[in-house]
Amino acid sequence: MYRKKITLVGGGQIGGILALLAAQKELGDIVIFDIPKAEGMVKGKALDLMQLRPHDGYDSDITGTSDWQDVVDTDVFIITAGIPRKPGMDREDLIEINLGIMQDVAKNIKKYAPKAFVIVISNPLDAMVYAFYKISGFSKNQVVGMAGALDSARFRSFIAMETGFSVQDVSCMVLGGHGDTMVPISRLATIGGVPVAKLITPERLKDIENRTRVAGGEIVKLFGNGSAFFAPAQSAIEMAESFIRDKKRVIPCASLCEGEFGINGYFIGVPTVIGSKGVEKVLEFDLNEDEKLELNKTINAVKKTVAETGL
Ligand code: A3D
Repeated sequence: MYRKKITLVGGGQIGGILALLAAQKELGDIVIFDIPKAEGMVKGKALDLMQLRPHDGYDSDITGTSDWQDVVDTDVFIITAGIPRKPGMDREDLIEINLGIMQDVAKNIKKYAPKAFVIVISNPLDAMVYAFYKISGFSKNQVVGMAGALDSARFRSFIAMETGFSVQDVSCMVLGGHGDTMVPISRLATIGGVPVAKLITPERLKDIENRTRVAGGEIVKLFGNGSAFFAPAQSAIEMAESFIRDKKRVIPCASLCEGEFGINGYFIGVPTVIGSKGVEKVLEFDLNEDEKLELNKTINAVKKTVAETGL
């Protein structure tokens, strides 16, 4: 049977966990790509994961490489190439280095696998996914950024931790850019269908929203070197799985907006349907006045970072 090919561009912290999760879900065969300096590291990770197969029982093949030829025929790329934050840094501080890396990556993906679906994780996310789109010339349904899936998972976790109820039954979304201006939509958050506003006081809900906005920074500070990788990896795997298995899941993702929510020409976190055609649809709904104001703030922040790419 034909197996999908998943290439992870960047085999660092997130890349390693992506490989493990993709293999455990048997999403396909996996290539971990990194720069020549890190070739031994990704070959070693691949071998280690191959040796985990007898325990987990998955049949995915996992290889490591720094040769772009090996990515030919890739169905899905997940890009984490770039540097992560250190304490005290904003995601925007990464732009100079990561933009240079994205230029290299986008040109090679365009050359070696021009039909692939591409999920970008590198930060600053909203600008990096925009840069990939511009440099590659890919269609808008081929390119998406992972951020809302993670930010919403964080929001869900904090709500579950606050109430003590199962995180499985918490449903909520975070829209906007992947920065401190992101917009948790508490008004529509529910636990088992019950509005969260009935279960958490407005003050505590505000605290949870604020913690969600800076949740990435909280972990960066604790680590002292590097940023979160377990939840970011799983968030991207859910997007990749929805594409590979044509699940048509509705996930907040940084998708190219062309009029939706009044946004034009930018990748911003919005509810997105992902299926075998990639980004299949952005689902719009009415925001209230406060949410509109907050979304405007986040759009302006994204525009500012995108302008810095000069693209
Ligand atoms: P890290 O462990 O440093 O891995 C990055 C890898 O990229 C390293 O192995 C590098 O060698 C590799 N790399 C560098 N240049 C290239 C290149 N040209 N081609 C291929 N590989 C290259 O970082 P990480 O895995 O912790 O984080 C990766 C990125 O994800 C960073 O930019 C983080 O800021 C970002 N991130 C985003 C989120 C979102 O929610 C959007 C969350 C967490 C981290």
